[in-house]
Amino acid sequence: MRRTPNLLAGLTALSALAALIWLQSSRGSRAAKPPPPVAAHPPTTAPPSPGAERTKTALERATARYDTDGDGRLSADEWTARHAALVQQAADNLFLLHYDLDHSARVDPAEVNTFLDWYRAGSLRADVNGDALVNALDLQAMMEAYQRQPR
Ligand SMILES: [Ca+2]
Ligand SMILES: [Ca+2]
Repeated sequence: MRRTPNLLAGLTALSALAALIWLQSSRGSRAAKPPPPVAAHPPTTAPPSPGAERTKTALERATARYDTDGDGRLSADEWTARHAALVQQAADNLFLLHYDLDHSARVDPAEVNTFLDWYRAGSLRADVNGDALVNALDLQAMMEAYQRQPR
């Protein structure tokens, strides 16, 4: 009868010791694990896509065209000139889209006459500068865009 409590106490102590050993071994095994590998960049042996090559080539050409001091970079002034050229190109493209009725890549005198008909009628087709008004400013914008066309 007196042995049972000692046996239970011994079993409890043994269980506690086993739990402590297990706990320490699991901590130890966690500490012994090597750190996770650092993610490396994927190999760069794959060739660039054709679209990426075209974009790179176009960017290099644009840089070369507007790099007036030839340092291989676009300065703020060179960038501003490039931006102004792009805005002008967009305006010229819009001019052709609206007034080059035969899609010849040029507004010719017959198309200017059609524009003048629209202008006299007050049609918004004659709103060259896009301000929702048809007035002398549109005549001026038409003449400037017409004369700016490559010969
Ligand atoms: Ca035309
Ligand atoms: Ca206008």
